[in-house]
Amino acid sequence: MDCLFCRIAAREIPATVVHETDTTLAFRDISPQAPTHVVVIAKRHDTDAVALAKAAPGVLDDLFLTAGEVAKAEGIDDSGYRLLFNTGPDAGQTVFHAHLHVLGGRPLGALA
Ligand code: IU
Repeated sequence: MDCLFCRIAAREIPATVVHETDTTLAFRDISPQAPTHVVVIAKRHDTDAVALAKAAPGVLDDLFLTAGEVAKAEGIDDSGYRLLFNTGPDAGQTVFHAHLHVLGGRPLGALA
C-alpha cells in the first residue's frame, strides 16, 4: 500500500485522530494552517473528492458530516470554519486520496 492516507486509515502510520466513523477518519494536520486544521479522510481509496463522489457519494456525505462533528468538538461551529478540497496539482493537492480540510479558529480571509 503506497498511499499515505490509506496507511493512516489502517493505523500503520501515526496520526492524532480526533474523530472516527465507519467510513471516515479525522486527524490533525501535521502542518496546521490555522488554530484548528483537521483533515477528514475517507477510509476507502479514491484519488480526489470528485472520484469519491462518482464512486461512493454516500461516503462524500459522510466526510461533511464528520467535518461538522469536528467543528462542533473544536468549538468553531458558531464562529465559522472553512471546508476545502484541493483537487489536482494546481490546487496544491499533495496526497491523492480524497480528503476534506477543516480550517478555523481565526478569521481566514478571502480565498486567493
Ligand atoms: P493536500 O490538500 O493534498 O495538500 O493536503 C494534504 C495534507 O496532509 C497537508 O495539509 C499535509 O500537511 C497533511 N499531512 C498530514 O497531515 N500528515 C502527513 O503525514 C502528511 C501530510 I505526508
